[in-house]
Amino acid sequence: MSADWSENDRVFMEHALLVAERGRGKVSPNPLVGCVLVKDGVVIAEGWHDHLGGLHAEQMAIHDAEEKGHSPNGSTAYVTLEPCNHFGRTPPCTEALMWAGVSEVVIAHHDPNPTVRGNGCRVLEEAGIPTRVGLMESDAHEQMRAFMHWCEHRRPLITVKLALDANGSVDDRSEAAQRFTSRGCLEKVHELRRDCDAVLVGVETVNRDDPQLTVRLVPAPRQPLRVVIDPQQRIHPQSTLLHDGGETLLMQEDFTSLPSLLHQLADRDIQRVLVEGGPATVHRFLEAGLVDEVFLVHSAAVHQSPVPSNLDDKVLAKAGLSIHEELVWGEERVEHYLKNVNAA
Ligand code: AOF
Ligand code: ZN
Repeated sequence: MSADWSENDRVFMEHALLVAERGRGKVSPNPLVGCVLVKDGVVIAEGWHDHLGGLHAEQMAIHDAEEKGHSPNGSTAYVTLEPCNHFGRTPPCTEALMWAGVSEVVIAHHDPNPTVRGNGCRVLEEAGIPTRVGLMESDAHEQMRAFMHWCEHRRPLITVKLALDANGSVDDRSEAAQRFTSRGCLEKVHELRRDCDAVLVGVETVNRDDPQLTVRLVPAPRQPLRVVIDPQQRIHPQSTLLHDGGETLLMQEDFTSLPSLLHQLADRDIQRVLVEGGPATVHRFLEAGLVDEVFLVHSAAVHQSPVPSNLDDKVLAKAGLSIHEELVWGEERVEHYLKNVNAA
């Protein structure tokens, strides 16, 4: 192992991180992984984990080299995750790399999966293939963060999205439920849903808005699981969620058992949950210290009969969150908060 990275090393790992993105939305509960094979300073092949059950990145890169008429023998593999050494949905990548005659493996991040954890590197080293680990590690961690979090905590990453009017209200009681943010913003929300395994709301939101909670405005390879917290079974029997053919999970737990609810979701391979309201649900997650990330959407609309969110910097700071960046979604300004590292 070594921490001496050349500029070329970085360029190749950046390339591997880039191709890993091609699996976004299709690989969960596996992580996004990318791999490039480099020979004489030139990328001869690329591969990525494209979908669950599909080839792992390293194996796809080896195929790609062969298809392009290049021998992977003697190449350096740049891979964003430590190669696996187990028979899962596919045979071990370590063996594929050995058979291909790869001469060195450069890795961004160790695999926290207990069946891999360090074994991939050990097996490669024992076979005489040197490994270097840690190049662009934080970028890889960011790209695979839901997977990393799930491996480490056995519960999903919790992302909250809440839209507020100019005065911090989440709803206008003077009108029938309607959207008060722009179409551009809604597309961003659908992108966010696409990147989550589940969308969670309280029963109040279902009964007031009758939402679909699906990904419709952007292409989606699959739909998130809908989760409704409904301790007293008050969901309206005609709710769209119950009749549109999609999967909906009604959780009868009350909020005192949020951690157990999240463990149940983790057991169903749910790695990232988008909490879409309403405010009571959001506050319960915040009070339990279970929120990892918040998108606060600020609209210029003004509600006539407001429903206060009671959410501000101070409440978020108390829950261990601080501002990370400001974004623009359509016509709305969005504050993106992240859990402080030491509060994780
Ligand atoms: C790699 N390369 O591209 C990926 C890896 O059951 P499987 O076969 O789908 O394996 C899933 C595990 O393999 C996953 O939890 C993670 O530890 C690792 N993912 N490993 O060498 C890849 N996607
Ligand atoms: Zn593998």
